[in-house]
Amino acid sequence: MQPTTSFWPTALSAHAHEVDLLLIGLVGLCALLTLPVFVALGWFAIRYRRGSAASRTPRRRRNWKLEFAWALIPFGLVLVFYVWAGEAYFELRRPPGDALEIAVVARQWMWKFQHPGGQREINELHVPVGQPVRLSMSSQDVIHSLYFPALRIKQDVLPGRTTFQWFQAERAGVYHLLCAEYCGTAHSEMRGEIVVMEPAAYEAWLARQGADLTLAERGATLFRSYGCSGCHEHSEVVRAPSLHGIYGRPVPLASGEIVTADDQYIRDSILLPMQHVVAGYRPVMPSFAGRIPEEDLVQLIAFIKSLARAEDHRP
Ligand code: HEC
Ligand SMILES: [Cu+2]
Repeated sequence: MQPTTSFWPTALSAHAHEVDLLLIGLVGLCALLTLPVFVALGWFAIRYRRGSAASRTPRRRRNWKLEFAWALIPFGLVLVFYVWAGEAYFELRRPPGDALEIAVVARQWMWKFQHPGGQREINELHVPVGQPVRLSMSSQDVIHSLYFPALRIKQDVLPGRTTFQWFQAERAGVYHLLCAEYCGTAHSEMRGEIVVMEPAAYEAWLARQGADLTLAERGATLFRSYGCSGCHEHSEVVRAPSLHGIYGRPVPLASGEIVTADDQYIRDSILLPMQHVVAGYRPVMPSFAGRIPEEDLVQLIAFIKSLARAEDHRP
């Protein structure tokens, strides 16, 4: 593993290289733009020092061309960085569709990761080389921030909300992961390692973990034990919407709004059912806020999402 104190951390992804280039470019540009100012400052200080013979009569005519040039050329140069950085930022918000999705739950003071196959780990994240990985993250208590210096990515992890980040590591190795948001006494210990492995080694690692149930399968069990299925699966007493195929679909609400059933919507539907009531149904679903631990919630959401997928694959 690379020591934390090395001058320039390894860049592990195309994005990381781009961030480095941006940083170096921006520092270079700032130097280029401020250097003439300091040179002129020094030169004027010497030339017009008290008692020097230099002429102090102001010049009558202004040099418009020069003034426009020194305003517009730096402006144009800075705009290049605006567009470049903006593009890199948008790229960061758009994970590729085939990304491997890993659920992250933060709590004081540890990072928990769950792979789609149900493999779980704490303060260690194993991922394959050359494959896009999307992290869907939430916090069980306070605000944390998951930071991967070698990938140059960092994203806040919030209670009651799902945030995402994605990356594609290009080189195998072991690198740091850290919490970058002060979150209490042991914040500085809320750190771990990301282990980037060759795809075959990753598969072997997954197999060694011997998870008996996938994330969605665990969610299916919880769906029964929390009593969701009592209403949502062929109930005679309560009329509740079927959750099959809802993920990613538009949902008409009683308020007349139409929202997309994304991760956040499903989470809110469970914790704050009164916030979005589905059109045509009575708001009888109880709130599960404070009754479902964050990890169970992640599994329930994975289960509901898997219902969507099963539907999609039907011919
Ligand atoms: C008492 C019956 C009942 C129980 C128990 C219940 N629900 Fe619901 N649920 C409903 C009803 C009725 C609606 C539609 C009205 C609304 O949106 O509040 C709904 C809506 C939803 C929606 C939004 C559906 C859509 O089509 O957009 C989701 C997701 C959901 N429930 C998940 C769950 C989960 C997960 C559980 C278990 C933790 C659960 N529900 C437990 C009755 C129930
Ligand atoms: Cu933290």
